[in-house]
Amino acid sequence: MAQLYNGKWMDTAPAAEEVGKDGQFRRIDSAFRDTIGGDADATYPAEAGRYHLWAARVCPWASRALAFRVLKGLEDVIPVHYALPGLPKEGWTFAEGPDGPVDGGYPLHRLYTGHDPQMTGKVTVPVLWDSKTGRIVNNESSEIIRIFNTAFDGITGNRLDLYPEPLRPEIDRWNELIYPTLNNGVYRAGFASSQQAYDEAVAGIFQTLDAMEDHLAGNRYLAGEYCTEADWRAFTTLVRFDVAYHGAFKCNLRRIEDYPALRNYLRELYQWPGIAGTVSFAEIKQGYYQLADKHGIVAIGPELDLTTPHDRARLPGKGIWTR
Ligand SMILES: N[C@@H](CCC(=O)N[C@@H](CS)C(=O)NCC(=O)O)C(=O)O
Repeated sequence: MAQLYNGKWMDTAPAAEEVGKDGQFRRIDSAFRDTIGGDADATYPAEAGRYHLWAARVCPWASRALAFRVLKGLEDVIPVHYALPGLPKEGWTFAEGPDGPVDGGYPLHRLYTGHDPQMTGKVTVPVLWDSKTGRIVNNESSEIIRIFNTAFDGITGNRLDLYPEPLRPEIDRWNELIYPTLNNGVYRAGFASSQQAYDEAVAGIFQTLDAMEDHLAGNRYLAGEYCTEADWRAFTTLVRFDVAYHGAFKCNLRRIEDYPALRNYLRELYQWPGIAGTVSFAEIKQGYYQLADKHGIVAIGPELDLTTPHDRARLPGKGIWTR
């Protein structure tokens, strides 16, 4: 996988740290971890139109941020740029750069070297970028969604809270299970380079899906009656599962469609106002099969319709918490 070395884009072997001796895939920590403050004297004060989200529809991490942008009513506050589909040699590439359309496309690594001309490291989406200073505020999706959850409330008046104080222990507990075994577990399965690493990853994936199924058979959402961050972090993996991870990443013990509660839970989240617009099955399939198949051939199936009715309204639910 390619990355920046001292500010230069190098299209080389996988970053050494990403492949362990045991054939396990290890995700490298994100580099930019700043935040946006509600006060005018914050390093990055909340302002409409100032911070842009650079995303790719194929990417589950970027899609968390895309979902929160919709859930928190930030469409007019945070402009978004979508990467062109495909895997160009220069990494994530956009039709436009910060100053408008660019002939041949604008590679995201330029945004990173705009922040740090000597940058060494991976160039990933999502990126929350400050158009005023040209600096990257944050490129870690779990933090970008927390920023979206609160930082712009003074501008939008939106009081929905996807990480409410009383539910935090429950949310954290699910996140701590779902991140390593499911969100990242599918990558550990798909990128494993030893049988043992693959076997361990897929065992973890299906244990977690089984635990979620048990819980969701009697609970509307992961944290109980309220729909929270934990649900949306699970959603971006679940919605890719049957169309991409099941085939391209060999996670094929069961499909989400085979789980009676999970399949309807996934439908309820997919049908949430605005969310279907953040999902492109065509881009997801193309992206993962290009990663997984040396010829980039996209598999035909499965047939999947997430717009059909779900049965979740029979369980007590209060929607999203309001502050
Ligand atoms: N921990 C990061 C991970 C982001 C990430 O790995 N994004 C992938 C796309 S799905 C990427 O940009 N990969 C490019 C690369 O690894 O070079 C987050 O959650 O924001």
